Amino acid sequence: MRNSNSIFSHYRFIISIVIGLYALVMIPATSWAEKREFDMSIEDTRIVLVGKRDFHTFAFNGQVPAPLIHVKEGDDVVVNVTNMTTLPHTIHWHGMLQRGTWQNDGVPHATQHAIEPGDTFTYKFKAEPSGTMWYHCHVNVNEHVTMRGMWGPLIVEPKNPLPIEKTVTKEYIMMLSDWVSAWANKPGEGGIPGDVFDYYTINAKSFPETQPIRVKKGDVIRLRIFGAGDQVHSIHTHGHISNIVFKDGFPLESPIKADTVLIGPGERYDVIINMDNPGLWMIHDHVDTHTTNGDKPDGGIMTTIEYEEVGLDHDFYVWKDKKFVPDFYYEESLKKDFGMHNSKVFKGELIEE
Ligand SMILES: [Cu+2]
Repeated sequence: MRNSNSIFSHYRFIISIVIGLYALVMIPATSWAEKREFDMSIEDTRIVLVGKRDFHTFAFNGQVPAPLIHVKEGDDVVVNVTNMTTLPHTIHWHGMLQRGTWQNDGVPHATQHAIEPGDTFTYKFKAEPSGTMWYHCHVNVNEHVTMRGMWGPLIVEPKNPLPIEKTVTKEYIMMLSDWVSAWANKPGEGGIPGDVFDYYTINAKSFPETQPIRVKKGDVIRLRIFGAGDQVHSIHTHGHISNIVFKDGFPLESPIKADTVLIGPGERYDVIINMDNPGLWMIHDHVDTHTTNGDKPDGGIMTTIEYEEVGLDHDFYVWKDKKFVPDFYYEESLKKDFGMHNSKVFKGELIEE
């Protein structure tokens, strides 16, 4: 009896050692992932694209584009979405694999009932894979995504970044979209074949109300470019070599050197560019009609790279007296800790029903 007791305690000792070792091995693997919970509303909001061209939007947290959600690969993300508008919506987490969580994919008639006005729905999913991802409504996408501004960036930082990513000094998000002014103030309507698109935006603003990208020689910039709207865009950067490094968040086996990046609806490209040529340089859509505001030229999807070395004091420069608005490309929000970041730059005016 005494003998069997000591054998038992001997085995118990070995088992506890094994469990202890297992726990030690598992801690680094699991401590990386964190649970991140956010509250998100959807609100009827009026935004201005340029000049007097306003639009009725269904805005996540009252802003277009929507708040930056910035998490780490493997994080457990929980988002409580409250619909304060008068129409149903969902959120699709574009790019997320949703392994084992397919009912969080945010598609009405396929994975859930749409979130009705006044209701709250909670999404739970693991942030995988890493990369430049996004989120958008999946109800009547032809209207809600194309011209009601229901989209925002979801950036999932990789556990193991590529060497080239570590060289980046400044990071920018550019969400491209297209608008049909005929539907501007007719919520619940629009986004139909034959629509005449007449406004084009970066982060919901048309030139000249976009903002410059301010750099100095030696910077390495990363542009995360999103096709958030309905049209195809051809983004041309003057004076520099664009290295296309990621497509839809996935690293390319061989990065592509280019001076134009063709981006279709839903796509994302991450472009890394060495700032090695001081000057004032255009970045614009080479689909030429996308550089108009209504029937006026010199608008739409255009911005500049401004090197501090050359200054702004050139009489020909359109933005020599421009008031600079930071965080227009989420460049300040991206420097903050992981989390969800509202940005007052994108805040619209609440529409009371
Ligand atoms: Cu919607």
